[in-house]
Amino acid sequence: MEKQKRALAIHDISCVGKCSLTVALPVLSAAGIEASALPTSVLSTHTGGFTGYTFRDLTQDIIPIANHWETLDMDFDAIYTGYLGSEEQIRLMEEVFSRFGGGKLIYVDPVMADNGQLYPGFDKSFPGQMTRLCKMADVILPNITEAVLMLDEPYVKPPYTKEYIEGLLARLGDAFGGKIVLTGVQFDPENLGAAYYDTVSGEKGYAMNPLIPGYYHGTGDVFGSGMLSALMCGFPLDEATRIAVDFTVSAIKYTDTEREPKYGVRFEAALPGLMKNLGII
Ligand code: PXL
Repeated sequence: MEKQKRALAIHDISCVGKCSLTVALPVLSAAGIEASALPTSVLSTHTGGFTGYTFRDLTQDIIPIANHWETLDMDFDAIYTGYLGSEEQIRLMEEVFSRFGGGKLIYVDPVMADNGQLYPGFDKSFPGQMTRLCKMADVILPNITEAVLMLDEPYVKPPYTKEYIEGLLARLGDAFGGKIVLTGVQFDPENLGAAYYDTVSGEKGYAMNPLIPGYYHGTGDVFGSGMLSALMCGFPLDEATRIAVDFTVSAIKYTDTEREPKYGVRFEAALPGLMKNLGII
């Protein structure tokens, strides 16, 4: 039997409102990947749309956890970072990458902003720190807002021209190298999707789908976890992007419209479709 792949997912636990670890772990598991977790913080809910949430910072636990893993000779086929609660945590990720990341897939989602705005709790210096982490990654997946913040460019609202998106991809490629997957790409009001660019092969392209109106929370993590699953299952960048976009759209379509979108999308119902596309079932 083929050796099972193992990913380390480093995100917060938002106890209510599906996102970050409560999405990454089940998606990776459905893809047949062993999912280890390094929780960066515990929040009663995520920060997008809820008020009064609690926030337990786990920064002090990161190095002791890593120290213990070293005594176990732990190794991971991929390290996936998402929501990091502070600049100090970004610095610690650099250490985790150097201790466990040698030769492995380093996959960084620079979770910090959307729709032209930083998420609550992050200040203006955060994108500069995230830029350093993204430079260490093999694959990054910013949305448009995160991309322009890291490039120190003004935010532009959709729809975009092809020239704008290809220019953005080229500037991201110059700044970060590796593989870039840009989400929130929209050329017209009817369609939404992602663009990919491999700075080594030069391959680029799009995976677009008809837009579903509304703002659905946690879809960045659904997309990111689906994308990593596909890459770890051996799919090339273009197919992995298509699989991740389809998984995200399917999760949104299954979502109960009576329930407020801040509770997250019904990705659970979309898992069988993802597993089919990954060739698992
Ligand atoms: O899905 C991104 C995310 C993850 N974790 C927390 C968040 C957000 C986005 O708002 O608040 C705590």
